[in-house]
Amino acid sequence: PGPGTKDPVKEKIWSISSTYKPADKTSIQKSVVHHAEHTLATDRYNFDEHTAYQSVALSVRDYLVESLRDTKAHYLKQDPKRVYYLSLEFLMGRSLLNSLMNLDLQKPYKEALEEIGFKLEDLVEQEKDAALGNGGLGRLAACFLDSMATLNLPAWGYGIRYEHGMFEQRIKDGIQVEYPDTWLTKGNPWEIQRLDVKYAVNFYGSEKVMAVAYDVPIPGYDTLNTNSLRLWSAMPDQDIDLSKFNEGDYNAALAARQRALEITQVLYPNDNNYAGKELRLKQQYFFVSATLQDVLQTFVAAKPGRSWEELPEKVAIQLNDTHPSIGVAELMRLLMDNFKLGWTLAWSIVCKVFAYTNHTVLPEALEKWPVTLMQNLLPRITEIIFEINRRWINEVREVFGDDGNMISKLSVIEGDGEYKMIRMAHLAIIGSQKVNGVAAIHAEIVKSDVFPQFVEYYKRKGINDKFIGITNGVTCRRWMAQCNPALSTVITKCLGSDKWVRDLSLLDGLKKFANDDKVLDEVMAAKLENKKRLAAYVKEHLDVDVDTNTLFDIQVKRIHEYKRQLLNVLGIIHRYSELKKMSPAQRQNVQARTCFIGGKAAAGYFIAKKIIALANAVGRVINSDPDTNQYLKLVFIPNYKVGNAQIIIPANDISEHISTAGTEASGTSNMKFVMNGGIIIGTDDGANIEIKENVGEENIFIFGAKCHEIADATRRMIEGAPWDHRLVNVVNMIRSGHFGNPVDFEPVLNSIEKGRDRYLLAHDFPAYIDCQEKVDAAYKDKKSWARKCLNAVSGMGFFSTDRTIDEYATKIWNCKPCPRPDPRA
Ligand code: B1N
Repeated sequence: PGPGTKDPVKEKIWSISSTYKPADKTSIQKSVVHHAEHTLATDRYNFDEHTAYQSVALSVRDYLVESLRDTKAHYLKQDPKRVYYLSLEFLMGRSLLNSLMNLDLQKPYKEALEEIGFKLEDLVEQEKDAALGNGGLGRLAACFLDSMATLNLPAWGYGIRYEHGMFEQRIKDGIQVEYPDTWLTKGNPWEIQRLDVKYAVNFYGSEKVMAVAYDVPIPGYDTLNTNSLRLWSAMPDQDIDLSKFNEGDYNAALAARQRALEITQVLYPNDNNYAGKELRLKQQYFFVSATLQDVLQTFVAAKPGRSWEELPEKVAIQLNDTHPSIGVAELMRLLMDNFKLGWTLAWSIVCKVFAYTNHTVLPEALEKWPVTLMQNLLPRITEIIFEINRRWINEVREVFGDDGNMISKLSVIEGDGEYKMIRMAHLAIIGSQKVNGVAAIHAEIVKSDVFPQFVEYYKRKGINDKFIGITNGVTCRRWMAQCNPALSTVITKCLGSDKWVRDLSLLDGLKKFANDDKVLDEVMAAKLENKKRLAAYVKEHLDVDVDTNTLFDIQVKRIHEYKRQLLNVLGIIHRYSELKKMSPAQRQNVQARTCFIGGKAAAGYFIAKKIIALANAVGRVINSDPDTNQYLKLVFIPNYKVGNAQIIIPANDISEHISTAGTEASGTSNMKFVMNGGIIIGTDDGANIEIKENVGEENIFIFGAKCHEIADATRRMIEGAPWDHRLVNVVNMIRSGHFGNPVDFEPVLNSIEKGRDRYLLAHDFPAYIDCQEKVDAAYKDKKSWARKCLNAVSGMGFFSTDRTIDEYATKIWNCKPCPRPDPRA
């Protein structure tokens, strides 16, 4: 049926465009070859694997574009409440397999490609990761997008299209070397450039930079909805340029162009750390301003002339940490300066629109901008922040009177004179309707240790639910179905269908197979297949042989002192030392292990880089020791990223999540490892605690000081409590030159010396070693180990981001699903 207009031109267009792109084998082949020949202008009979990948991606993009367009039209008609997820990071990884699976096109594409001489598995490898993020925070944003689309929520991601994402890590002579990420050099088929969608952003009171939109389609799984991630790229403002050129001020014009282009050049490679650079603040304001202009424009365009008081009923904005928190002041500016609202009305709207997620309690990650810097770069915004604070302090006085301590603890502005700073978390809290932590323990620490004065203030105001916790999750589409077809097949067979991919709570149904020997064998066979896949990857990239019959022990995550990779390395040295002391006969009774460590250190993080150097040095020695290397190896996997995580994680027997209690807000790889049939060794920290509750304490290995014991343990260690003799021995081995020049490792050893051991490594060392011995013993009983793995998987339903997002939608956003009906039904 046509659109029913009487307009012959519209009827004509409708008659030729109303059919959807067919997805049968021949149509797919035609489309792929069409893109190779016409879009990429290559020889249609003879194209290489990369061209084939690009053509396939472009043909998949056609489906995405159709779905995106119709989803948008549906939302426009329904006018539901919309969610905007603002994040400086989206760690997306590869898109091809994800798109095919979510669009339900994997099988026809596989078959279509085989006939024209290509293997889908090979083409998938041609794609570069979209690495627009550092670690957990950025990956969480990516998992959220998948779940928001799958749950049919009218929700968009907004961020920056960095020309260069997370750097590539190579190991040269045992040391980390950084190379720029060049993910865009061969083009990006997954984005739609929107040269017509652009906004001006102002800096220094006078300099104008343009933000241009790029849309990345986000298809939901098992639904017709496709949302999008809108990424902004900076462009110089042509008008200004031209006038300067005409005035003959050539150099000034070029410099301004350069300053504009610089803004979206590169992702800051800091995880859990705040560097305080002006360019970073520019990035934040640039993307936040463009996004809010876009949000308001969409609100107005949907129903021109509607009242601004309706904004909180139509718009929810989630701040992914404080990185986009300048948005609180920017929305005030837009409402007052552009749309002429008064302060009181504007502020009441702002406070209902925003919500803020806190992701870390480490003090070095808390953002505080020097007032002088902010004033120079964003004069109007600074003025607004000071006025927000003036009014806020008045309210604080009404509650606490002249309690100077309370006022200074609650103020957005910290310090005096030259050293005045703007506390972005405080701005985010007072401008938000909800503040959430990312795991139960973390939400408690946020309330009791990080912002207790705020909790007290709101309590006195009768508000007791402003601070909440919503535990993180991961998407089981990427982190089970795509990365682990072997285990997925076993699960689907047991549960009788693949509905679990849409509803992860169904994993609970695996419990009844805990005593089914055949199923347990299949689980272990899947594990072996995945271990072989990792072994092949390690052989190809590092030319190291690993034995897949050994226990695979994996720790992959950003390198940070609080994550205690050093504890792992020292534990491995201890294990090596024990093996060396044994006779060959004794060694045969030892459970053989292969340890894998991987992760990037921020380029300027000296100690973290030294820890990488130590891990590589230890690996070099023990892997080539013929006495012990059948029983113990240590492989450092370079360039850990989403792409190789999908190979590494499914191969784990055990994985290490051993942060000092109270430091890791949640962790999300802990969830992925268990979903892929492995067992955690970890501390009582972050989401480990909830994983323990869900899988049962017999299916997880927990050790070390608990959160409430940390203060006391710290005091005892500072007072000089003696080290465990095994730790003394390990440190002596390093200092005696066993792993190369000890001068290289002195800074690392120094960081755990008495009085300096901020992360209580020495305190937890003996408990860690003892716990690893329990792991060895448990692993020996193959059947009971398999049962542990199956039982653990069956308890992981809670950790789907579908559950997480559902909680955000009901507890914070008040946003309902808006599924698109099938146009062909
Ligand atoms: O966010 C993840 C959590 O699972 C992790 O525990 C947490 O460490 C991580 C400044 C951060 N918190 N803070 C950051 C990243 C970049 C940056 O510039 C801070 N990352 C986390 C998801 O909740």
